Amino acid sequence: MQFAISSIIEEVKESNFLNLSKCISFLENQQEGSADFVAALHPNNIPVIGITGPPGAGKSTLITSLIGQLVNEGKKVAVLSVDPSSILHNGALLGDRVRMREWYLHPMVYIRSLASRGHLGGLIKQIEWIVDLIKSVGFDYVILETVGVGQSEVQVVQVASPTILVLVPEAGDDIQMMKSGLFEVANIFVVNKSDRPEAQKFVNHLRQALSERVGVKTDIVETIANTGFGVEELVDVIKKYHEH
Ligand SMILES: Nc1nc2c(ncn2[C@@H]2O[C@H](COP(=O)(O)OP(=O)(O)O)[C@@H](O)[C@H]2O)c(=O)[nH]1
Ligand SMILES: [Mg+2]
Repeated sequence: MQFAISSIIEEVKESNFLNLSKCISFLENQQEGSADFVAALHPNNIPVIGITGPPGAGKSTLITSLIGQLVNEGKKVAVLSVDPSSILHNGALLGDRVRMREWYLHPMVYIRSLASRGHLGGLIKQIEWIVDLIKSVGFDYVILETVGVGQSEVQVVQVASPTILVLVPEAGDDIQMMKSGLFEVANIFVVNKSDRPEAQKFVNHLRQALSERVGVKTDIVETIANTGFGVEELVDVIKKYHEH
């Protein structure tokens, strides 16, 4: 199959994502010519926002609010969702679809799920390719969502810059997160569900833990994803990160 990048760029301008989708499938399946095709691209320097964290932390809800904020600013946004748990529990994917539904048909938004076939580690190259494609066709932001549960998910978010780790003010899962490599690679920490009474205590605890990371400055942003609280601040922090 042959793709002309110039015509995909023209189509994306008109919010026609059909050939972009076909081209993503071509790269996802590593069809012959994929590597050469990507090597000839000219990716723009736009933020690739990696969003990870335990299941249920509110990543999809946060992304929905984030899209709203960026679209309000007139930005064109692509969302790549790499969530292996969506395949194990179809309900999760369904829930995300319902939540993001308002954006599925919006002309400034392109949303695409990538199948992980239960083996994320093998998908890293394709994700890098697809991100390069999206960076080349006129989007202002890329959002890359994955569930932070294992080493291969750590690799996925390392394609991104900045990487955002979404935590909630409950012990269990978050202590696991701190032990995982994600705690080391995250650039921005979001404490979501900060409407919960124990939120402030958790933020203090996190700030303490992060102050021990020498030479790394990390922002902590408190959000309530389903009301949009804190999302404007998060976008500011993302922009500052990208400028540096
Ligand atoms: N109280 C509260 N609930 C939230 C918040 N953000 C998300 N939720 C809820 O938490 C659940 C899981 O959210 P979801 O976005 O699917 O999490 P994901 O698995 O990380 O993508 C949903 O029922 C959301 O409505 C928040 O800030 N506060
Ligand atoms: Mg989700």
